[in-house]
Amino acid sequence: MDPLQPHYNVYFSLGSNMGNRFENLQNAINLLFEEVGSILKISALYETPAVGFQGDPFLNCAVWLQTDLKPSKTLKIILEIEKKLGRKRNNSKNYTSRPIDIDIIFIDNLIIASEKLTVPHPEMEKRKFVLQPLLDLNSELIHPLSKKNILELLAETNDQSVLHKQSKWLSNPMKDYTISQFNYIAIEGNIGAGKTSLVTKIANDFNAKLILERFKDNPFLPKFYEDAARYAFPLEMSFLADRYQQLVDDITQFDLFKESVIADYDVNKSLIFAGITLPEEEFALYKKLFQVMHKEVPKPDLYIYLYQNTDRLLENIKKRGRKYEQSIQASYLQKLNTGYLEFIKNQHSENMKIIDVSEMDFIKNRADYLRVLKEILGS
Ligand code: PH2
Ligand code: MG
Ligand code: MG
Repeated sequence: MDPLQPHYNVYFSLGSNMGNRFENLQNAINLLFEEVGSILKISALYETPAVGFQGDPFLNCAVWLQTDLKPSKTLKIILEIEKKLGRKRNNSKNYTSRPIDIDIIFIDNLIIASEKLTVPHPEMEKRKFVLQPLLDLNSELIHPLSKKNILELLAETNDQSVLHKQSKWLSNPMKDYTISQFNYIAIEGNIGAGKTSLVTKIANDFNAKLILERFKDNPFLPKFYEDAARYAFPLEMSFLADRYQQLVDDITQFDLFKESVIADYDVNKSLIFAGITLPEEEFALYKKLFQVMHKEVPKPDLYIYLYQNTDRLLENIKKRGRKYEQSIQASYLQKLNTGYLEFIKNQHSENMKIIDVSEMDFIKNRADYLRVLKEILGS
């Protein structure tokens, strides 16, 4: 799992043999995206005879998804999705026809045997309607218990049923969310606005190149929070030097690959902060240097400012618990916010957007995350 943002790869098997089967599967996929995580791949669609009971034929497919949710939470949500889509569960032990069934087959290479959830799915080896779609998704998957790959499981299964591959494909709801129209996105915001978390999540979801500020390496930062007057100038100078170097090196290099780059800061941040922390004469000197360096730095083609109110900024700062930040005052955050808004206003630029996140929690709440994404991407 990614150290910056833990996430699970979950492989689902979906089936429907009641009502409008195609629509049921598509609705299930849309809800999985809205409520669980980003969908990396959807298999082809197969018509399959009901296995293990007498019933109408199924449409089956498999879905590969990435989520930050714990397996127990994912299970809870898929049961709710099944219910929303008209699934009725009775107490009978026998299988019955259903508008939708969503089963977890694999979660990374985890082995789970709890009361509610067994992963890998205990019946998967006996089901071609699971194995074939799974093979479409990722032929390299290995069953964590038997250590066999899907092709081996398919060759060995006793399931004799014949699968009919359909010409119609399910669609990935992620298609409405693309960042490829931007080469370089900068997400800005006050201290504690959630820039780094958001940028990391977006980079994960869209396979973008991630540029994160290396603030931890700045030896002047803890000193500055103790004695601002003494350390403001070297602090601002070293931030400027670091940001300049990182952006010039990294972004010009990435350009070659034509992938989107997303950063949790923009170089003008230096000017905004220096305008607040430096006395007038020092700021005048700083600005001269800034202007020279600024010319060399690639400019983002999309600039986002995450507006967060001061109370919640302070709350976030407290929560993340960086020792040297705990002395930050509300008045300092307010000045920074004003500095950002002034800067943005003076740019008269069409590729800048302010997103008010003060009523949202885009880390804990996926609906909020998708809302922010929509605003960022302008869809
Ligand atoms: N699901 C079952 C039992 N039998 N047969 C097919 N063809 N497809 C299914 O999804 C399926 C089944 C239990 O969930
Ligand atoms: Mg099932
Ligand atoms: Mg089930």
